[in-house]
Amino acid sequence: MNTDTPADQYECTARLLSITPDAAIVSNLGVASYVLAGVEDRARNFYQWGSMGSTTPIGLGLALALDDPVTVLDGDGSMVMSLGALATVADQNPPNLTVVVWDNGQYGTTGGQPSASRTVDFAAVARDVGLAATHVSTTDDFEAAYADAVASDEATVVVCDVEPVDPDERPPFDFAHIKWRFRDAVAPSE
Ligand SMILES: Cc1ncc(C[n+]2csc(CCOP(=O)(O)OP(=O)(O)O)c2C)c(N)n1
Repeated sequence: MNTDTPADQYECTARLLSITPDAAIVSNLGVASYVLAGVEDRARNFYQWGSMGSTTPIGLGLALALDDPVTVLDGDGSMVMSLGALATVADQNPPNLTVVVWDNGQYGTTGGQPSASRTVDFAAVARDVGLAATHVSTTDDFEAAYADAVASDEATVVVCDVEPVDPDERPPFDFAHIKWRFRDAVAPSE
């Protein structure tokens, strides 16, 4: 049981990998990618570098192109930057897409400056454009919400309040390697 508020991003990431071990995962630049790589550096992880605001749009494209489950691990500051992408996700509504927003209330990767997330109810915005969405604040509630999201037959947003973390881990810095490793994993050549 982990009912502490806010949730533990490492533990939530470990649990989502247990629920969807074969998902293609697109992780936001910085902390979301550092945590994911720290929990498990796997070929089906597509780490973003520098491309703030692009994680959910990339995940949408992948979900439309693949039959596999696709999970986006976005950050609150980055989701504010690309808030309009939720309308496009709703419009396309790929059933294999789950968008997780880690809301640590700050731009954690660049030093912890407060983000605008305190003025934005991401789940309400997602619902307003027609998406299924939940907002959770504990690790156990995240696990349940994520399991429901991947089992549902529509694109779903799971917003999770998390404690800020300062990871030591870094994914491989070889960007071409990450790209080709990911491509070979999700779309192996005949
Ligand atoms: C267009 C753009 N603006 C700013 C940055 C610098 N930057 C990199 S990560 C980051 C913070 C991201 O915050 P958030 O999405 O909340 O994720 P967190 O770091 O808290 O996990 C910023 C401002 C960038 N890479 N691209």
